[in-house]
Amino acid sequence: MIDVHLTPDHAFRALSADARAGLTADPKWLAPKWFYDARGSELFEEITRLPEYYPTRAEREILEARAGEIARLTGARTLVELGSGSSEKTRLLLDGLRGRGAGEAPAEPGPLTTFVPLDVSESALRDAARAITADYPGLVVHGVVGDFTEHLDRLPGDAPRVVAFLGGTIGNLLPDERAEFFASVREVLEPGEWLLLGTDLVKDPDVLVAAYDDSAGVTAEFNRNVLRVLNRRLGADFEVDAFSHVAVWDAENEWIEMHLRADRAMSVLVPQIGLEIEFAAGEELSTEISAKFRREGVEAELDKAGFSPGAWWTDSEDRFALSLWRAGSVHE
Ligand code: AVJ
Repeated sequence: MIDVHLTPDHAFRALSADARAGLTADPKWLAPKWFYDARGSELFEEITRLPEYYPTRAEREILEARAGEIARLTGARTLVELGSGSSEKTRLLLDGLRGRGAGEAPAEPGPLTTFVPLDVSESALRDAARAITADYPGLVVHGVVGDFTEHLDRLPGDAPRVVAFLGGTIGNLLPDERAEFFASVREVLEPGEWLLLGTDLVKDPDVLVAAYDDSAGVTAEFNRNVLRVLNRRLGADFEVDAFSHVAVWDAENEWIEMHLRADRAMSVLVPQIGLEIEFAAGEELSTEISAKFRREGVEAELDKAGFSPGAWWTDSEDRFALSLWRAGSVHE
């Protein structure tokens, strides 16, 4: 079953509003969620296999080691995954929550009944839901096409639920947006339900920049894909190859910033929203921030949102953290 909260019409209006706001701003910006059409989702999957892009492998290592522990600590009956994409890593969690090691037959079935993947990409969601349904007989798969900053209000499934937000996608939100997001997750959960959060950690800037500027140029294609999305959906005439990929480490804010730099002066028409925009030679359009975290910072943000700490795990090289948070103060 798939609930579509982001209808094509809603998505079109949201993209139009975002494109208008971002392309008329100074400096210009576009929100990262618009990367993920079918091709963008595929390019991201390709990124996760690049030698430079360690976060996916680091998080998988933690999930492999901790899925059983997560099951024991939470007793989850429902797993909600926000920004689920291909749901590849989710299988490790599903295996743990259903009381079996990867590939093993369940020794004792876990209490998990329902999986709720939520993603903006309908194509990625349908593929993932189909594959999980086939491989996990008896599991109710209730997909939601939606935006995790907007459509959290009606998450289906029996309590206790675990809301998983993996991959470090939380880093795409600005600090204020993050606070709002954590508060809205807390609001939909009852005391005693859980948030499982993946955060990439602050580390050597060379390692970080390489992860966002790979030598095969896949991230550059992923970045430019947002212009293809505007061309197709808003009838824009961006000359995609006239924009260069830029990834920089902002040491003060502790985030990676991705930009598209206009190689020369250009004017671009966006007919569907009646816009003509000018780019100066060398002008940069900001397309994504990917914040990196420290344990103290994550703890402070989650405490402020009304969660208490459940667990903090890192990979063997301390590059990435997976943390578990219980909705409610320690007394609730
Ligand atoms: C999918 C948001 C976790 O920020 O690392 C990968 C997206 N951007 N390479 C990230 C991304 C450039 C990714 N997230």
